Amino acid sequence: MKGDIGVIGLAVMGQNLILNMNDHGYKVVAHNRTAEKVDEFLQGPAKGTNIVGAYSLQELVDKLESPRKIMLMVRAGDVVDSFTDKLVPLLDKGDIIIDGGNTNFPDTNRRVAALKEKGIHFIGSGVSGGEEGARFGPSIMPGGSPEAWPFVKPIFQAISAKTENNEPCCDWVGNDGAGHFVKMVHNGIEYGDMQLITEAYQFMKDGLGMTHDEMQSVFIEWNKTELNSYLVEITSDILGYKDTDGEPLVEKILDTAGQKGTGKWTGINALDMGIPLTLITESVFARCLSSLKDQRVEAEELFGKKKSIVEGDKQVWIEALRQALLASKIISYAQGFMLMREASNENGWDLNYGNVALMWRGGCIIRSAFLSNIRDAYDIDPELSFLGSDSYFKGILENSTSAWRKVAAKSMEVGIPMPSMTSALTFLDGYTTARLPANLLQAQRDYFGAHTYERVDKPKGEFFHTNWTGKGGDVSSTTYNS
Ligand code: NBP
Repeated sequence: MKGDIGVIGLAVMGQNLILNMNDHGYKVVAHNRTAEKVDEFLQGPAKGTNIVGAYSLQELVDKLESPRKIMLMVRAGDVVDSFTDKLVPLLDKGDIIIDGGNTNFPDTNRRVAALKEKGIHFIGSGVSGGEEGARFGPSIMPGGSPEAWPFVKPIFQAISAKTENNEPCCDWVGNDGAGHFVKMVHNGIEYGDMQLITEAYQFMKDGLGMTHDEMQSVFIEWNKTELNSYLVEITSDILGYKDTDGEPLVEKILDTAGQKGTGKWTGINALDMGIPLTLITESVFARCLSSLKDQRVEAEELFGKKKSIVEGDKQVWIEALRQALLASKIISYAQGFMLMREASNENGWDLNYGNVALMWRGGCIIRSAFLSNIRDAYDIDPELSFLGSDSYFKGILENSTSAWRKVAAKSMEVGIPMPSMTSALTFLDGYTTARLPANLLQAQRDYFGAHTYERVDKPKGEFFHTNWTGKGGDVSSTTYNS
């Protein structure tokens, strides 16, 4: 009997996805560049299963049922192109290559188009959930050649995570690089959620002077509220974890954050598309700032920075912090969905936002109860332009604003950096202000560069230039927005 699917790449993600597929009754053919890893896998974790090995791409192709489905779980970038180039001459028209790595979506756009010309289908799929997700149920976000989806759907939906209503956290996202785009935004949101949690932790630790056991209890309590999520849950575990000397391990970890690029890509795309994705982008910058450790150590001394304690009822502050965290999280998701909406419009992807929320509901790092409410919001209004306008989320934002402002103001007063919580509040203030000072900005642009402006008392699209000094000419610059 031939294999149902081939998987190339036997590192942590590939091995665990293969074992997951095997558990669901699929026969998987496994291949890896370094052939010894095939043997190690077959004699190790895959021993006693239906998994078979292939030591060359030709062998892999020969062992698969048609149309062939070959999933790459390898390092993103050139390695995907290299395997694709080698596979194409061995495949038949209608066969399917799937890239399950963390690929930048323009690469997937390119690959889908290039392979279409050769009659090969290409799927670019985000896979989230890390090692455990891959083994027992990841969130899977596939996009690319729609003709390929019916062949891949049964396997992907079988191995994916399920919601509490047993719905698979995997559905077709859209054409071209839509799946990888949505996975990129997922990772951006992950950056935002993590940063928000760390800001709450620093406020509790440095501002309120709380112990790690106290902070752990707070996160355990928060996990019983609307903040219920995987990241809040693991934070409570981390805060309670003691090193061999009985001290909290977290305080022994160097405070420089790493990053692999998906948050940065999300920010770059937001800038490209003109979407104010402030919270996620601040979270990326916060990681950049954290990496300037030596400079920060010097600067703290240079400025003689003193830690100030936050005065007042601790329990009142903790509840205010919870509300600030929740409200900021709503803004982060609202901005992320704005970005996806713009990308969907620009690329003709016709994204289903309720489905995206459902795919993130289980299996992935940002899984949370809150995503069910997001799905409900898009079920009510699939074209919702700002998540915060949905009645459920609007209610939370309105109820939290006072506490959120107190936390933001206090953090500024005592010098605790909270870039994401404060920028989220600033975004909401800007978004809910009918008249911003951009009129003055347009005047400045026109003053120095004859960039022209529109007037509130004339129809939109009519542009004016004023000779502000009486010295310049009347010629204006061409009007366009980049
Ligand atoms: P890695 O990203 O570490 O990739 C390892 C695989 O790539 C191995 O099979 C390795 O073969 C192969 N490879 C490399 Br590296 N360079 C190669 C080359 N020049 N030619 C051929 N093969 C090459 O594995 P991973 O952590 O399992 O991740 C796989 C994909 O899934 C990545 O795109 C990753 O970003 C994504 N992802 C990872 C996670 C996670 O939690 N780790 C989560 C979600 C998505 P070799 O054995 O011969 O070196």
